[in-house]
Amino acid sequence: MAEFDLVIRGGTVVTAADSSRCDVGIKDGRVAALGASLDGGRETIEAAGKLVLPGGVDAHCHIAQRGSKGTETADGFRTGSISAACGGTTTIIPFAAQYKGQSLRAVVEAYRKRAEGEAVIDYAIHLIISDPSEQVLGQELPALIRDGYTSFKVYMTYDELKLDDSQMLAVLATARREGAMVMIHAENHDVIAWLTERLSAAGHTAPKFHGVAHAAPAEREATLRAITLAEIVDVPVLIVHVSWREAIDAIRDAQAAGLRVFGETCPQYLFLSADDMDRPGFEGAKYVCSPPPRDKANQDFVWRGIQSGVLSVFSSDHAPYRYDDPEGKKAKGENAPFHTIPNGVPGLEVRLPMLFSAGVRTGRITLQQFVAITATNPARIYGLNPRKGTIAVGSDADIAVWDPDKEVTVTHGMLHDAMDYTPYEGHKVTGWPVVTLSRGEVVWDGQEPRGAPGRGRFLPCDLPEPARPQGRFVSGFDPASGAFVPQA
Ligand code: DUC
Ligand code: ZN
Ligand code: ZN
Repeated sequence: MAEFDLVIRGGTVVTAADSSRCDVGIKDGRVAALGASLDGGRETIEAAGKLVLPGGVDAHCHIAQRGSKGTETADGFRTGSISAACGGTTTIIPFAAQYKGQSLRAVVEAYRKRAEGEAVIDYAIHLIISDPSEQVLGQELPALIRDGYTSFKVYMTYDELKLDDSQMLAVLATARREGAMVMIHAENHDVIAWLTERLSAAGHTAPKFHGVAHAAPAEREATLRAITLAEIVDVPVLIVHVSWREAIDAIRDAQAAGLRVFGETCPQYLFLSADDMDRPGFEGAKYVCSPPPRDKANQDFVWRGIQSGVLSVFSSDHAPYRYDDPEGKKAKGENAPFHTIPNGVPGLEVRLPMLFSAGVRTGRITLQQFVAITATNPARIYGLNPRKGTIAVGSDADIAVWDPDKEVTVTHGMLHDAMDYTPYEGHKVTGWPVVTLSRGEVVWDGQEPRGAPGRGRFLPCDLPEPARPQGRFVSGFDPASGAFVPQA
């Protein structure tokens, strides 16, 4: 009997730590050996001249989700996971979203059903908490965390989702007690609402005014406030979809002060700008997302945030609303006011190639940084490592074999999501995965998606090590125990 089910031969194996020319032996869906000239594979993939990377972990994507504006994402688990696989991603973490008044447990059970028989790659699930009642924080959430839902997102804006500061503190304290990771959407709600009202009254309703209403200082203020609230409770947090240079500064300052604050950014802040929302007619709606893409000069600051390690996670924030569809950007009609346009852009399939091309190929980031922010760090931050996010003996054989020289022009027609546009139409990239393996099984062969819907498994997450509190209270007061130790 062959020692391995599959051997990937002759490629350069890359992890967040290093690169080495070696073969990868795969057995029973896991990496069984790394070594020179492994023999005994029932099947082989010749990877000479190719990079052998951990499959991407896309830790922030919205699929099979009804958004806060009432519209349903175009992608469910089937097309979302296929599209991810075709772009080299092997784990996705979408959201089970609680709206006010809903039982969190019921929301999760309904969401799990939506995944059944659909996903082609493995998935974990974050929670969205919009109703932190005593029942939710005292019973439902702790039980769900024990069941492997160890991360959740909270919003500082959107009428249907937002928490006030006191609710935020209660949620953060619960996360600290239970060991979960909190993701925060940081924008100042009142600023956005106030500006929206005045812009509308003045007749400024075109898509580009979305970017004006979601003013950059509102992101800076909320980011600082989120970090402050987390510091008071002594709990690590991750600020999602960081778009603005001053928000990056706030995270960098917190990290420099020794706080465990993580930052995530997304392709739209590197490759889109406010100019895109100002395209003729209603076209700008295709680029409306929150926070919005900022001015072009800001893109360099986001790159620096990645280069310096201040931003340690790169996710798609895939939030797919079709352009010409009653559930999409035109849900409220063509030329609908900006604040009624569903927020979000797609990006699951292009996340890795676009970063690889503009980041690794140009020398802006190293291969190690690329692997870290797209796979290893999110796996670690959300309690999935070492099973996911790396190539090591014992890890799942979730691997993307990359042709680093393959030239591709991104068009909507070549992608596998359920969208009717891509915001990156015509974008030229170099480097694309030619094979994607999920637990040793081919799910993308470079030409066609493969792998049966339903083969993807739910991943219960461990309590993430990076979510551990640091044991320091700025005021000397530990709100959990009631102890007061005056600070020196
Ligand atoms: N927040 C997200 O995380 N995704 C899409 C829109 C939003 O506001
Ligand atoms: Zn958000
Ligand atoms: Zn999102």
